[in-house]
Formats: sequence, C-alpha cells, structure tokens
Amino acid sequence: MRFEESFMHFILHHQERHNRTYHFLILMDALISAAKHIQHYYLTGALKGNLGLAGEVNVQGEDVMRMDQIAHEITINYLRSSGRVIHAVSEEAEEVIEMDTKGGRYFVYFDPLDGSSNVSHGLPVGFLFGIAKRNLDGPEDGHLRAGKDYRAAGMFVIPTGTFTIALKASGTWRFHIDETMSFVKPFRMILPQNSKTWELSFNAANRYTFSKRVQNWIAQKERTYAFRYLGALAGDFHRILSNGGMFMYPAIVNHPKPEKNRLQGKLRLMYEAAVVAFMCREAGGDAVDETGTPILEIQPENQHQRTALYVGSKLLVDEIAQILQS
Ligand code: FDP
Repeated sequence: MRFEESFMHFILHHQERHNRTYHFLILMDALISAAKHIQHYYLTGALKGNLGLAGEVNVQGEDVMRMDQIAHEITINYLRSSGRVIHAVSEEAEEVIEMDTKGGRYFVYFDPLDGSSNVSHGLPVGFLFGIAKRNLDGPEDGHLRAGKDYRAAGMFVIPTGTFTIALKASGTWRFHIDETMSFVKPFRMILPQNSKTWELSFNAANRYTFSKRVQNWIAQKERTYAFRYLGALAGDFHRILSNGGMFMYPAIVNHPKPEKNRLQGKLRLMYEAAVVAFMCREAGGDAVDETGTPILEIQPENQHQRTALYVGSKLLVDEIAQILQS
C-alpha cells in the first residue's frame, strides 16, 4: 500500500530540516482547518442553493455574498484559537484585527473568498493568504509589510481541493485533497520555460480601457498565446503556474466613463497581488505593477491598498516591465 506525504508532514520535515520551532506548523494547521471548513460550507451551500447575496456592503463598497462573511468568520475563529497570530488583515474587515498581541508571532493577510462573482455559480473561488513574522528580538515592526518580507504565501482553490504554497527560499509546492480531506502529494511548481503552453489571462472586456502601450503589447501577443479567464485570481493564477504565461489586471486609464477609471488597479496588494507574486517568484517567475516596479518591493501604506498586477513567466513580465517603464 502506498501512502502519500501529507502537507502537515511536509511542513514538519521542513521546520525540522531548518531547525525551526513548531509555531508555524500550528498556524498552518489553523489555515488548513479554515480552508476545509470553508470548502464544506461552499459545497453544502451550493447543494442547498443558499449561496446568495447577504444584502450587506463590504468595506470596499461591494456587495458581500453570504459566503464571503462566513469564510471570514471561519478563518478568524481558527486563527484566533491558534494563539500564534498577533494581527490579521482580512478583505472583509476594514480595521486590522487584533489577536494575541503578547504571544502572537505572525501577521496574516487574507482574502477568505476571492472571485466572488463565481460564488452563485458554484464555480472555483480562492482563499489567499500571506504570512509575515513579528520581529521577536527588536522593536515592534507593525503589520504593513512588503511582500519580500513574507515568510510564506499560498492559496486554496475551493472547491477543487488544490492547495499551493510558497515558503521563503524553499520553492512553491502544490497539494491535492484526498478522500480523507488531507492535502497530500507535494509537487514542486516551476514555471515552464517552453512557451508552447503559455497563456494570457485578463478581462478582455477591459482591454480598450488599458493604457495604449499595454493595448499595443496585447495586440502583438494575441496570436502567439492562448487566452483564458475564469474571473477568480486563484483559479487563473493556478493555470499560469502550471502552464506559464501571464495573468494581468492592468490599471484602467481609458474608461469611456472617466469616473470608472481605476488608476491604482483593482486587486489588493497585501492579500492578493503580493501573495501570487511571492508564489510566482519562488516558482521562477516575477510580478510588477503599472510602473514596472516589482510587486514584492512595494511598501504598503494601507492594508487595503490596490495595485495593478502583471504576474507570470519572467520573460513576459520583464518585457511588459520595460514597456511600462519607458
Ligand atoms: P472578484 O471581484 O469577483 O472578487 O479581486 C477580486 C477579483 O474577483 C479577482 O479574484 C479576479 O481576478 C478579479 O477580481 C475579477 O475582476 P473582474 O470581474 O473585473 O474581471
């Protein structure tokens, strides 16, 4: 009989190999439990037909679907009871959430249900998270951390049962859920060099609202690469990690209704863009914003800050970065 290595064993071995404490293991156990719990709600909710709008508006002024709120509360509950988190930042909460301010070691930034337009269809959504560590030796250094300071970042694609995580300087790894609800079978993700499988992923309806140089670049590339868009960052980025290419959500600068321009882009820096950028860099790729600045270098000024995002194979990201900087 063959037993696949589980994620928890994988992390245990990783911590032991690097002579580290078990605190990170306890934090990961909380995140895994939250993801499984959310997956359960998502599947049973879809079956019962109760994934509708909750009739509330979130801090970004968007409709909150009932699942977003449920996923947020589930995650907060597990993080709090882990006793390892000092502060958490959630897409669903305007303020930073204080947890164990004395004993907590980690800052956790998360979006518990990303890609909410897929919810009412029962299609894939993401649970994205980034983790930074408190400065235990020196002065307190706050929760606003650039992606380069993250210790780990990952995403669950719900309800497909895939989980991808990148560990600082130790690569990006994918796991699949088995019949016992364990994430198993670590597989190291490295972006393919061969451009045959590369894809481009962006919302084509926005194409003519991008800057002229980005539009021109797309026009040059569109016959070279396949095009895919699910509308949930985790699902779209999952494909890019496997196949190579680039996911982009550029700044909206040419909208026919100027009030609808999004000069800062749409996606959130701390719990969306920096999370996928971290995973991408550990898999050999890169990510930049609208000025061609590496996403992982951006120092956030606010936990809900937005950014434009170009993430994927290094060759394409370098190419677009050059154009954006010119
Ligand atoms: P959503 O608004 O549906 O929650 O940042 C959120 C996000 O989804 C990403 O997951 C997704 O990549 C993008 O926004 C989709 O935006 P568009 O609907 O504008 O394409």
